Amino acid sequence: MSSLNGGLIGCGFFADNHLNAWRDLAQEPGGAGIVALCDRDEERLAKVAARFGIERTYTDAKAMFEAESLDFVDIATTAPTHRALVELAAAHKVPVICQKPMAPTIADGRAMVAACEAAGVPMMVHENFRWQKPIMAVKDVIASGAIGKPFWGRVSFRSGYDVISGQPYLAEGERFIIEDLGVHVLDTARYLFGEVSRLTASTAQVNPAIKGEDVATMLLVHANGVTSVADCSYSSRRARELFPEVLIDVEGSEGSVQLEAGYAMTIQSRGRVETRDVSPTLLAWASRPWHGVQESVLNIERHFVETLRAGTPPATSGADNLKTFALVEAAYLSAAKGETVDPAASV
Ligand code: NAD
Ligand code: 89V
Repeated sequence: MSSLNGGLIGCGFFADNHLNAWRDLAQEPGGAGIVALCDRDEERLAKVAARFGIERTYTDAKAMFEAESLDFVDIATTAPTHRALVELAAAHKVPVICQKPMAPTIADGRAMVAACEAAGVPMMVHENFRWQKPIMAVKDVIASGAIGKPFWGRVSFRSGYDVISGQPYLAEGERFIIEDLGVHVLDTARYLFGEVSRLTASTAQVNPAIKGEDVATMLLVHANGVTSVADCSYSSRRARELFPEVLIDVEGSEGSVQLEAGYAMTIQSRGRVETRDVSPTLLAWASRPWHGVQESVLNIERHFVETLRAGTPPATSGADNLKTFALVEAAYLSAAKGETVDPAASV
């Protein structure tokens, strides 16, 4: 089976992770690699192309689609450019994987999904947190029935890490943590506990040097009766800095499971207690503390390729990710109004 040939647009802060993972996948049978690169910043483009030995480069995405015969495109630019680039890919009938957050507005997100549907090309959102090994381990415990029927949960990301230094654009938006990081936390809550019928949120801005909120607490009532708390902060000064770990707590009718600091997962199942080390793999190109996120990039890209080959919808398809987007919108609306919101009615 020959490798699929992709193009990547956006050679910024996070793109090396995409490219390292694609390089790993190019070595796998039935894998995929990147044969063309695009960035409108010529200097950055040249540096990344040299680092990864990619010869065909473009400063204009349209020129890349016209010149190349691509099996897929990986969009690693920031959200304001996603809609135009996804629509361009759809116009050229090229399947897309596009970074989170999907778009600045849910109307843009819907237009992106509609464009890909009309063109008959698959679209996946690079929503990678549910592809982190520790988070998948919690999902497996729930699915195994070991804790019975879940009734309560918490998905928590609390850090004082200076994320702005690597991603300065995050300081500039009216929206910050729910849109950028909360989207992962909310998607993880959907992944573990199912769709949400009511959401109540409160937010705060602690860091005066940014425009948007950097703390958010969200109470979710899921359609199946589970209640969960999804919380995130980039202003937490704690004794142990955990960036970028997600802590999870789930209680069920027959037991409980906790994903604790240092990737320790403790399960209480019908009276028996067990602790497992569910640390992410430190890939050859990865570096701590990012290694769990980096491994999830490899996992999500591999899933995208598998679904392209199988002709099946990816787990975080554009259509699926609109449901997570609706939770982001509901959280901002709830925080602004001080009211509980039905995510389906909030968009
Ligand atoms: P960045 O600003 O560092 O890089 C973006 C690059 O895209 C820049 O080099 C810019 O010149 C280029 N670009 C923008 N528009 C373009 C266009 N129309 N054509 C060609 N090139 C264009 O951004 P980043 O920090 O790498 O983030 C990129 C995306 O990845 C964001 O959406 C961010 O939220 C996401 N991200 C995701 C994770 C994760 O874990 N999933 C982690 C970090 C960042
Ligand atoms: O940008 C992001 O998606 C963040 C993080 C920096 C933690 O990867 O998830």
